[in-house]
Formats: sequence, C-alpha cells, structure tokens
Amino acid sequence: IKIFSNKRILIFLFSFLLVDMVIGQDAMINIQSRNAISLNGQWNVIIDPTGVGEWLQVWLEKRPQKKTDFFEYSFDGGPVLKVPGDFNSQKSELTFFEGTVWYRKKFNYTIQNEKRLFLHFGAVNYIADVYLNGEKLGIHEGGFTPFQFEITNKVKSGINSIVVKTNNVRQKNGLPGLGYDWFNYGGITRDVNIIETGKTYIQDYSIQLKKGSLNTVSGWIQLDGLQLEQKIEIKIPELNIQYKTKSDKKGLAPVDFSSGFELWSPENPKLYKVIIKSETDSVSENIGFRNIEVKEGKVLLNNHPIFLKAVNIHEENPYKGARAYSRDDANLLLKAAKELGCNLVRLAHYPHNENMIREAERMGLMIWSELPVYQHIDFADSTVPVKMDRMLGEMIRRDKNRCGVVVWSLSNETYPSTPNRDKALVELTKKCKALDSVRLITHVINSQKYLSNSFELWDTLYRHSDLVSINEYAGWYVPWQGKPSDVKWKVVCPEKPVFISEFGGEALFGSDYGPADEAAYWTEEYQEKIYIDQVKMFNTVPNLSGVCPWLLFDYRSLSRLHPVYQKGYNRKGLLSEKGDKKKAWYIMKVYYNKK
Ligand code: GCB
Repeated sequence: IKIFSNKRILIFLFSFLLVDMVIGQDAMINIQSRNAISLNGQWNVIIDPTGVGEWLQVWLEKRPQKKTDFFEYSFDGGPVLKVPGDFNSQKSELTFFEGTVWYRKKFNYTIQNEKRLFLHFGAVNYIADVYLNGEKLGIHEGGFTPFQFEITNKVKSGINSIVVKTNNVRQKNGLPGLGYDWFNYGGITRDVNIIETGKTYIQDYSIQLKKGSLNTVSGWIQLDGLQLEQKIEIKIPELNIQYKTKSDKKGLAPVDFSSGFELWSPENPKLYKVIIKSETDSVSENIGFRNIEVKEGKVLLNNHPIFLKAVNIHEENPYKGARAYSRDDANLLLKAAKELGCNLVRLAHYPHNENMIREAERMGLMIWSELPVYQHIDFADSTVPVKMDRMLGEMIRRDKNRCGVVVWSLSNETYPSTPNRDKALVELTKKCKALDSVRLITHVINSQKYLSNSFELWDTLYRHSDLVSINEYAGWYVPWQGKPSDVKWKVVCPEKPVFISEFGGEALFGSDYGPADEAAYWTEEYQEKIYIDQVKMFNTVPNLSGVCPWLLFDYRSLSRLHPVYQKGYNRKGLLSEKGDKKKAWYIMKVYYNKK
C-alpha cells in the first residue's frame, strides 16, 4: 500500500511530464579519438519483471538512515552484469527476458573548469532512461544507435552514480515492431564512455569524396560550444595535405579540396590518417576515399563495374549465443565472410556496432547498413515516421565517414504497401538523400509475384531505390514454378541494377535427421539443392549486380520452434552456430570464386 500512495503517483506523473520528453542528444562521432573514461565493466543491476522500480524510484538509490527506514530495493548486494553485453546471455534466468533491468555504475571525477563532459552510450536495447546522481538526464529509444547527454553542469567532484533503466519489451509502434526473426537481446549492449572535451569541440564532420568524383573531397566540420568561429585545418600527412578552412557563426566550416588519392576498394582497402584540428580541439581517424554509383543497370565502384558478392550477417556471436559487440566478435564474423569470398556484408536488419563497420572497412569488405524498419511496422501510428527519422539521422551521423559503407538500406519487407507505408518510406528516402548524397539507397522488397516461373517486381518503392533489392525464397517458402534456368523477369524499373538480397533455406548440420521422408526438408542436401538451383536462376536475372545468401551463421530466433531441427535457431546458415560448414557453403564459395 505504501508503494502506491497518492503522493508517489503524483510525483511519478509529474516527473514523467517534466523530464520524460528529454531525448538523447545527437552523439559526437569518432569517440575512439576522444579523451574518454570507459565505464565498461561490471554494473550492479536490479531485475524488475513488473516495472515496480519506477514506483520505488530506484534511481534515487535511497539508503536507510535510521532503524525504522526501509527501502525495498538496493543495487548493493545484488547481481552484476557485464557492460557491454546483452543481459539474456549472462544469466540463465534472463534467457528469454523481455522487460526492465536497472543498471548502476559509480565513477570518480574531479571537476575541471575548462572541460565539458558527456555521457555517451554506443547503444541500449530498446529504451533507456538515464539518471545521474538521482536526476533524470533523459531517455533514448532505439536499440542500435548511439546517444549522449551532456553532464558538464551535473557531475560533481568525487563519486557520481549513473542509473540506467533498460527495457526491451517489444513495442507495437517501435522499430522494429512486435514481430521479428532475430533474438531480442536486451540491456546495455555497447560501450559506455564519459568523454571530456574542451569548451568548444569538434562535434561532427563529413569528409568523403563528392558524388561522381575520384579526387575531390566535399564536406563540412561542425563545432559546438561558445567559440564557434575558428580556424580549422585538415591534415593528411601521407598526401602532404594541409587544407585550411574557417567555421562561421554557427560553427560550420565548409570542406573542399582535391588530391590524387589511392582509392579504397576490396582489393586495396587503403585508409589515410586524417587529422582535423581547430583552435580548441583536435581529432584524427583513418578515412578512405572511393566512389560508389549506379549507372546503366550496373553498380560502379571507382568507375568500374563491380559484382556484389555478399552475405547476410546478424549481430550475434554464434559460438556464445550472445549479441556481438567486440572487435573479436567482428573478426569472427567477418573472417568467415572473407573466407566465403565476399566483398560486401549486409549487416541485417539494424545498424551494427562500430567495431563491425570499422573492421569490415579495414578488411576490404563493403558494408550495407540497414534500419530496423522491418516486417510488422505500424506505419499508421504517427510517431513511427518521427522515430524512423531520428534513427536514420543517428545511423548516418555515426558512419558517414566510413567509405566502406556503400548502401543505406531503409527498410526490409514492409509489404503490404499501404498509403501510410509509401508516404513514410518515400519521405524517409528524401531525408536520407538530404543527409548523405553519396551512397546508394535501397528498400528491400518481397512483394513480388512468382507465377508460371516468372517473377514480377512491381512494388513502386523500387522507384525510390538505387538498387532493386529482392528477397526471394524459391525452393524453400515458395516452390519452383519451372526450371530455375528458365525463370523470366519483369521489373518495374528495368534500368536499375538488381540485387538478390536474400535467398536460401534451412538445414541442420550433421547427418542424423530422423525419418527420411520428413527429414528431406531440413537436410544439408536439400539446402545444397536450393543453392544449386538459385545459382542456375541467377543467370536469368536482368542487370544482376549481386547476390546475398540468407545467411552466414545459424542464429538464435524465438520464432523457430521445431524441436528437432531448429531448437530456437534459424538454420538458414551456411555455417552452423558452431562454425561447421554445410554443403551449401561450398556451392556459394565456388560461385563467388568464379565471379
Ligand atoms: C526474410 C527476412 C529475414 C528472415 C528470413 C527467414 O525474408 O528478411 O529476416 O530471417 O526471411 O529466414 O525467413
């Protein structure tokens, strides 16, 4: 009774109205090059299945002062979880948990007058409410993109305490929505850092080749702080570049210079050390230069046609059955993609962590980055387009200087096409173009008709894509309608390159399949046959610019219920979750070798 007293209800409602509207601020980029205090490591947690911690106001971390005081929560003496890392894979009682976990971390700080301080999160799935020393900083929605809060005037000298309420309950109007075919790993899944900057700092910049150019960089630098007008220099020592520019009253400096760059490509993933120096700040990072375009039905990289030899990857360490986040996790996944012969990874179906992006770029893998605008999105809900916009901004902001990223994929399988969907996704495409004019944009579609062995790609969303991306599961969800080598195609935008963004089927690695008649469907041989047929079919596709099997490793999914063959895994991997190569792997590898 005490817990739900009227006073508490009023305080709760009042605080909700006052502060819950503060959303995470746009995160600074290239945190790797900043003065950071890592808050990774063990955090104390309170597991809160019913959400009662909200009523108890656990962020206040109250402690009894006298014998008659009591509070029905405490971070001290309770469980701990590792950050970064999902909570599901760390404790067996949390395996299938979708709910609230409160995290608490203390840090020591000495205030320095000339500094600003930011609390930066790589990502929290799905909603994060963040508190510092009992005061709410704000909230962030979206499980795969970074956000920050400035805490310059809120931090104190000595011990400070951060509390984060994480909640991964599926939302009807969330991104993704209620249904999706991957594991809903919750918690603080990426790095947490406190970042120290000067009073005016280099917050953001865009340094990439201008569309269509192989030698001219066109971009901008954005300062944040009080001294916005500054002289700024970009140095690329290896090229003897010392480019000077100036920021205006709004802290924005134009960037425009030319040089003879050694261009980035999968064969030669050349990166240059680039230093950006203002009067009050300096950051550096490795940046590559390349040009990606579509022309006459082909994808061109640095003016040469390229066939996209891709593979789909989820952000999961298959060996651990956990959300991937580290460089080691990235290497495990990307090395397998390299071994298959890939030159592109489709990072499905949400923006992956920065280690994945940076490692892929370093290894010579082009990257396809995607928004979690997946099946079951509630386009009729007016908040959805707002969330899409915000997530788009956060995805592009973080990775726009990664030349390895060549495709922004804005949606996957949003069929049926309704006026709300079309409006929202066309608007989103326009916004994406305005934010980044140099990369390819696509929407992945599975609304095609496949009748009388003929595919008809009719979806009008293709008009807003640079690539005609199609997911088709002939041989698995849909039976072949004739010989794979005789398939006919009718494409709504025949002038555009076509990319088969998904195909495949499930197979359990190994040979003990139970009764032969039932088993056929889940065998490696059956999956292999699908791949053999698909490869035959690829020859029939007009303007085929690449293919992308679904997918590299078997991965955990709560929608996969078959007790013998699936056991909670989507088995469409070319590799099992233990890394065993299935027969289909070799079909794909041979195909990519020949291409
Ligand atoms: C699809 C989805 C992907 C699923 C896959 C499947 O079309 O894009 O997320 O996991 O099919 O296995 O059904």
